[in-house]
Amino acid sequence: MARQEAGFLLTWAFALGVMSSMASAAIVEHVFNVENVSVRKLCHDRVITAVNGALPGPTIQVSEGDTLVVYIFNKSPYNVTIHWHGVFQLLSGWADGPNYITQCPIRPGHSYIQKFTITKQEGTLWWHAHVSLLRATVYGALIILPKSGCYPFPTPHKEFPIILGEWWNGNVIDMQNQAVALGVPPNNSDAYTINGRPGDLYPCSKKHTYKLKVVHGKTYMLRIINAALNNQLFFKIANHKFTVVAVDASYTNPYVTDVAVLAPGQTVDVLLTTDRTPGAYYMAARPYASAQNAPPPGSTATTGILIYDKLPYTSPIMPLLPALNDTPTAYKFSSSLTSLVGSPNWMPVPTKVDERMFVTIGLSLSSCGPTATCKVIPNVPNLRLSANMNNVSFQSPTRLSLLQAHYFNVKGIYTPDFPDHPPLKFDYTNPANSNSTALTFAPRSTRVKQVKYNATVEIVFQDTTIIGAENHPMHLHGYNFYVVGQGFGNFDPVKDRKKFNLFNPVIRNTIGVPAGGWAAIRFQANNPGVWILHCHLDNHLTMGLATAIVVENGPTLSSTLPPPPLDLPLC
Ligand SMILES: [Cu+2]
Repeated sequence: MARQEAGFLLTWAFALGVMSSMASAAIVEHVFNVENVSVRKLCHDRVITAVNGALPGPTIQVSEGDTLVVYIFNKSPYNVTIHWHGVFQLLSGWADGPNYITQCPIRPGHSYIQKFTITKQEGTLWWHAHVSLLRATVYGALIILPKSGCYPFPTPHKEFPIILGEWWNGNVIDMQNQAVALGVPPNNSDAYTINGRPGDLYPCSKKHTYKLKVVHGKTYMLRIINAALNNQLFFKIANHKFTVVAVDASYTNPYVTDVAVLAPGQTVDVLLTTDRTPGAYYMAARPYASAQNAPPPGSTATTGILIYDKLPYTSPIMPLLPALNDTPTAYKFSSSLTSLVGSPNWMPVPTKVDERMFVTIGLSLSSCGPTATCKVIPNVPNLRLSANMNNVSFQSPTRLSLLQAHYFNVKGIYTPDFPDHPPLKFDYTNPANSNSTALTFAPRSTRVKQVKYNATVEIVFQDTTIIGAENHPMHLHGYNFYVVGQGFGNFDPVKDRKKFNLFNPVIRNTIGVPAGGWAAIRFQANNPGVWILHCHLDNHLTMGLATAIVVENGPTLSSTLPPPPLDLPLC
């Protein structure tokens, strides 16, 4: 090849490289000032901790392939971490955010830069504090647009985030500290919210109700996020059906429904066509409360108003919401979703399984800990209400994060012996066992599951009726998983396995395991690091319904976790 030609080719290749990186990979920077601000809600003045003074916090929008750099300044009086819920954090596990799992907390007055590239995923995710109850007010949407600019469905006229949340009148940190001291879960919230606002049905809230103005005859995309702490929520819009097209940033076959159910942590993208009689219609959300033997949460719905244009304002029509304990409606929604085969980033279900785990999840009693002030059972000192996986109630480390301990090979922080089966086989979903004192005690420890790079892991979560059955939304960091099966009662390895959907199971990062039932997931451990697997009900995470999956490095540089950033917060 002539020198001139080679030079020309090199220049051309260089130009192409620059162009493609310009087109496909922006660096998106944001500053998060986490600070205390005064707000007035439900007729009360309150000081909350929020990002950049806003509730919800800023909506972050990126395109797939972009690198997000977030400068977090903790100007609040509390320890803080920020988790990017559902983001794979491929080889960037140091930016995942869960407290004492991948980092120590950012102390008041300190800062941390979270930098990561968002690859092989698009859709609606979100970010939230992963420390104590702070996520009650420290949260916001993360929207990942397709690099191509095209959805696998007609482009909607406009898109809106609809973030469902939960609100307390009291200081959530004080409340949590009190609850931990007593060994009980914290109080139920005082309101539910849509985009930070309780809505018309709550006192002193009408003026600030969220309003969504729409034009007749268009199709809108609502990116619904359940940012509530402890409640699954039903969501409806009066007189309207909508089409689910994605959940947890993963495309689904279009599913037409008039009700969506979201567990804390989950997202649902729906297409809404404004083809009804012009008017005003409430969108409303209130709990799906599956817990038996627990005080029921508040039943007042949070509302927003869908308002058609060119219309004198009329009083909005209210949808008929399902009853709080409507398990059939919740199950119908979650079990009807399937993934959209061949859509962007879709991959077939791995059929060869390397690691099989059967994991009971549920409530228990554990020792109170050093404070010994627990009062969960009258006349029985030093016990607290806890939650566990395979009878291990997770004890968070305090000296070092799990990821640091793993990376630097520090002993004494965790043990890699989380069991693949519960210590005892019993009739997990028999209500007669719910008061069995022989079954209720779960020791606290920091036991994790370690797997080889690229292993295919299958986990069957089995709810128990100990103390009371409940739908637990299980969330895995660092991965999406296939929900290959779910059902009620005890998992039957022969019968139920035959019914697994290995063709187009829904792909999620959070699965609500049916109350008194089971759910089976699979994922391929192709992201080295330490990834917490936990119930996304905040009170259950605090009570120990968690473990972590340690994924070893692979053989190449591109399957090896890089060293931590220099500003990683230390304990
Ligand atoms: Cu739970």
